[in-house]
Amino acid sequence: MGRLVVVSNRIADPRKPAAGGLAVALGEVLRNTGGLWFGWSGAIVDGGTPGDGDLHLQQAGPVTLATVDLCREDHDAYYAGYSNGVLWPAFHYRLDLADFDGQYFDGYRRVNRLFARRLVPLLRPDDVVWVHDYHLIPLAAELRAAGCSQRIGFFLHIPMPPSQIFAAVPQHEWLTRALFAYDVVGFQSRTDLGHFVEHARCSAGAKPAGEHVLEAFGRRLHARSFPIGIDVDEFERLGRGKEAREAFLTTRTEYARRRLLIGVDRLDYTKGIPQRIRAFRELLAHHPANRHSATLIQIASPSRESVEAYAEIREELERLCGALNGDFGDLGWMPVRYIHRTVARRRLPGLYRAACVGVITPLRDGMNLVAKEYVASQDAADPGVLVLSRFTGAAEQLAEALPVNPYDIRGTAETLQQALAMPLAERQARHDALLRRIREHDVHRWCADFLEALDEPFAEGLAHARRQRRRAALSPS
Ligand code: GDG
Repeated sequence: MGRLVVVSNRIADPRKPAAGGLAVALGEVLRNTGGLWFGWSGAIVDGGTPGDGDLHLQQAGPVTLATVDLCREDHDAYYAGYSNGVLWPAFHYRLDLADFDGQYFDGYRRVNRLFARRLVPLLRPDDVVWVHDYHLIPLAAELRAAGCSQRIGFFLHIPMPPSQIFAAVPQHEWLTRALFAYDVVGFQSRTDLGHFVEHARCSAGAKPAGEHVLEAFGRRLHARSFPIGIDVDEFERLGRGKEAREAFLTTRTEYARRRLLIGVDRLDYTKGIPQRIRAFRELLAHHPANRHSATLIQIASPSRESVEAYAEIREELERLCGALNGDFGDLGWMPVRYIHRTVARRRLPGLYRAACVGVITPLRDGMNLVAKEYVASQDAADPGVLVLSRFTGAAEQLAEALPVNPYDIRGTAETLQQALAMPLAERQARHDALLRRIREHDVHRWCADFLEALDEPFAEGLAHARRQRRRAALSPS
């Protein structure tokens, strides 16, 4: 069986517990195949040469971690500029926030070419390569240009916008052609897949060539949706841990006389956090019984602070939370607790469990894993209610959540009220159905489904190796 090579902008050491579900799942597959994980080291070298960067190799058990440094100019153009200043807003339908500066695109190409140059000597003929996310769309084209004929797949973690929006990105034709250098391209939802298929047909004349197969630029591409999940078992384990239990008990005790609502996000303009604060304000205004009772804990972990739009959303949130607490709060009650810090992952399940409503209101989101983490953390005997924006990929799967349109502030406030008032039997029935679906479509299934589409014999070999290891672990030595 060949080896799995994962390529993503940032890598995570799969041995570290803080790594999260995706790293745990990919780490497990990498350990099975003795794989390689390749990406940016996180180091920014001042005064370095554009298009150049040192390679670092580190062994983590059977997994090789390979990282490349970037010079300041490359980082600013590739990461802050094109990836997060053009593709991130445009793919989240926010053309108003995109900065189509041509130099960003040059840096994006330069870094993808650098990554390909550093990766090629590490590749073996029977490797299977899995590239992740919008930072690296042209990587397969660069690898192909360098003579690589391995199977290469790509997964887009963020939404795929409708053709008319994508067409506003000046390089959309080039990006579409670049995607056809892959063997498999995966999307989070059927909606995203539909957008891509339509765009490939309209702008590149792609023709259907079988189930899930498109043909264009003389290549065949397997395009499908693979909704990502969480590692439910790992999250439940975290929930039983000391730190999660402590977080739960402290929060429950502190808010014993209150009803908690919770939001957990990277501080990003796509997550609809200002809309959430406004909806909560509307709830307090129109349902006064919630005053002195309901409290919204909003954790907004710092993110991409070098990008201008992120500084603006931070200011807006501080203003909104300050005004809400000033207008409604009193000495014994602060309606919103806004925490602009990263909370330790081990504590998160305890916080989710202490809240009777999980409020997830993105204006657009590829999937949204917080929604799934919230459900997995609940006490099945007395579960909280998930309020979920219909503009997340998760909404396609999680029909038993209460759907909201985050632009409709009044409507969202009414749904929050419905969640707070939901009887136990209904909460249990919804939670039961949600948890079953989340468990069925967990991150391991996502991984296995994608790899099966990318290379069936490889995926079969992987499943066989896993079965043998399990058998060996169970048999008495
Ligand atoms: C992208 C796509 C897609 C958040 N705050 C803290 C913290 N988090 C963790 C959550 C969760 C993760 O970050 C966020 O995942 P999301 O899926 O909600 O969103 P993105 O970061 O935007 O992820 C998204 C995802 O990729 C996967 O494909 O679902 O649509 O945008 O795990 O728990 N973790 C800790 N402290 C925090 O304060 N430790």
